[in-house]
Amino acid sequence: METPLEDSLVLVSHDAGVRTLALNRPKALNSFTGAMHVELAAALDAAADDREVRCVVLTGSGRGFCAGQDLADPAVAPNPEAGGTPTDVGAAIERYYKPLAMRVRSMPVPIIAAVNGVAAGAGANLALCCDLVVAARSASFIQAFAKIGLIPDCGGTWLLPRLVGRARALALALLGDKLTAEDAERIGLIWKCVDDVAFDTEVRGLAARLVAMPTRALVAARMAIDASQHLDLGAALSHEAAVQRELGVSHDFLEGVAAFLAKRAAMFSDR
Ligand code: T3D
Repeated sequence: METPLEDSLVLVSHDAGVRTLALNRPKALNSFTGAMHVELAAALDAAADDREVRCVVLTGSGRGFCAGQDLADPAVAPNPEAGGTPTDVGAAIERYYKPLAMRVRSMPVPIIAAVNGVAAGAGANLALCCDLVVAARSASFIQAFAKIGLIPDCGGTWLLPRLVGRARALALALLGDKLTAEDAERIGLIWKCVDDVAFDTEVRGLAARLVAMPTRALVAARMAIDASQHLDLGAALSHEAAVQRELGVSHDFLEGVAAFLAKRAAMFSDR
């Protein structure tokens, strides 16, 4: 297991096929600066390129997961002391948050958001971009944008109605209330809420399970489910056939069937 450099803005560690990336600005609840965006993008790209990586876990250092944009970062925040000098917020989204959401959504391996504490603003939606969201019971989700005069970004307007329906999406976006991890699980915003004492074990166990599974098929399932959002049934069925055609000639499919027939555990290796 590699030991991360403590002063990095993203702590990177690797163990048995699992690449863990921990946002590391705990004093500001891991809110995003431009520098942290750059480090996270590099860490995600490195994980995507490394054939040893079969699962990524994204989490936060300290008591928070991520509080979204660092509102004090002069590169993107308006400066009230200078008369509220306007900044091009759209440019920051195009430069940082759109590529971040696209990177996460197109990772060639499954990605787990291990939400250890509060996830607010773009931090909440970064978690929701991931394939499986596991949250500690003490964690929470806040669409904080309306409180500062913005709309949900980092994929929020796309993700929220798809995850929880229009009524709940609008309530979350307009009111910006804190949603407990338990309620987030209850309304289907996240996969699972687990007791704080069981959180690390649960995340490790889930990551280990994914490592042993057929990575290519898992990612193809994510892609097909996302693609189905703008397809009719016939087109979705055709898409499924096309993907199965590709997976059907993969090593993992041959191995999975052979293992089933031989009543042994499959050894998947495609990526
Ligand atoms: O470029 C652009 O601006 C566009 C991009 C937009 C994307 C976005 O994400 S917009 C939304 C930005 N995020 C927020 O509005 C959330 C702001 N934070 C909060 O509302 C609260 O901090 C929390 C509800 C997340 C947590 O509350 P609590 O009481 O647990 O902690 P706290 O005391 O508020 O925060 C602890 C420290 O973190 C504190 O610093 P201090 O006083 O100890 O020195 C606080 O200022 C700092 N912090 C928390 N969030 C941010 C932050 N510093 C900078 N930016 C933050 N977003």
